[in-house]
Amino acid sequence: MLTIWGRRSSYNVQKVLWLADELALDYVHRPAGGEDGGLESAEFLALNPNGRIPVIQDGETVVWETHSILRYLAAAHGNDDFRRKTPAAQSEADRWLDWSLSELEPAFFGGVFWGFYRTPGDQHDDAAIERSLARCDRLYRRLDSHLADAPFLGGERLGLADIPAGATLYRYFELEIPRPPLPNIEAWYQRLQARPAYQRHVMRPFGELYGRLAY
Ligand SMILES: N[C@@H](CCC(=O)N[C@@H](CS)C(=O)NCC(=O)O)C(=O)O
Repeated sequence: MLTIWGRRSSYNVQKVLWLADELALDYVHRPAGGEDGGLESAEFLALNPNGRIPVIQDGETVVWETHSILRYLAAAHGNDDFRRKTPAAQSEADRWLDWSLSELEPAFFGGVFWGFYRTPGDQHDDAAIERSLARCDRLYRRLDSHLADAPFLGGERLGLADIPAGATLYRYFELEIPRPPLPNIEAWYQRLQARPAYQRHVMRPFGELYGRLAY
């Protein structure tokens, strides 16, 4: 049995739940972190000594670090759309996971979502928010150019590449922030919004996080 640990408002947990449902996996969800707490318990630290969510247990196998979990689920349970047949094809998906982790998420989730939305207004660093917004403009425009060639990041069908960057879109488009014209991303976002798994796990109200730095 697969168990997925982590509160539903965590964007990293959302990626894992979204993928699990795209793969039609049977799993138990265990809320943890945030208001649910429990990350410092001995039971949880035995799973992830970092005390962070998400974590999965798949039989005897425990995996932490979101993108390692995504790769594990795709390798262990994925179909051809999520587990590519050659190293070169797999690298096309992998690069978007790493790009999202090292470029897009620090700019959007770190700089804008954390700096603008989660940080109380009287503590805003306006210059830093402006820099993050400018960085997001550049990165989302780059993504938009890539999406001119295919409906999904990895090609004709949804794949692993779409999960991390796609998981940023709901909050990116819901926040009251300036955005450049992104016609290809908007079309991609519509395709994602049509998917029940995306609706269920990513398109979730996030007001509980407003002005909240606690977790
Ligand atoms: N590099 C880790 C980061 C994990 C992380 O920071 N998770 C956050 C939620 S997104 C967390 O555990 N926060 C504490 C909490 O929710 O209480 C990963 O990608 O899994």
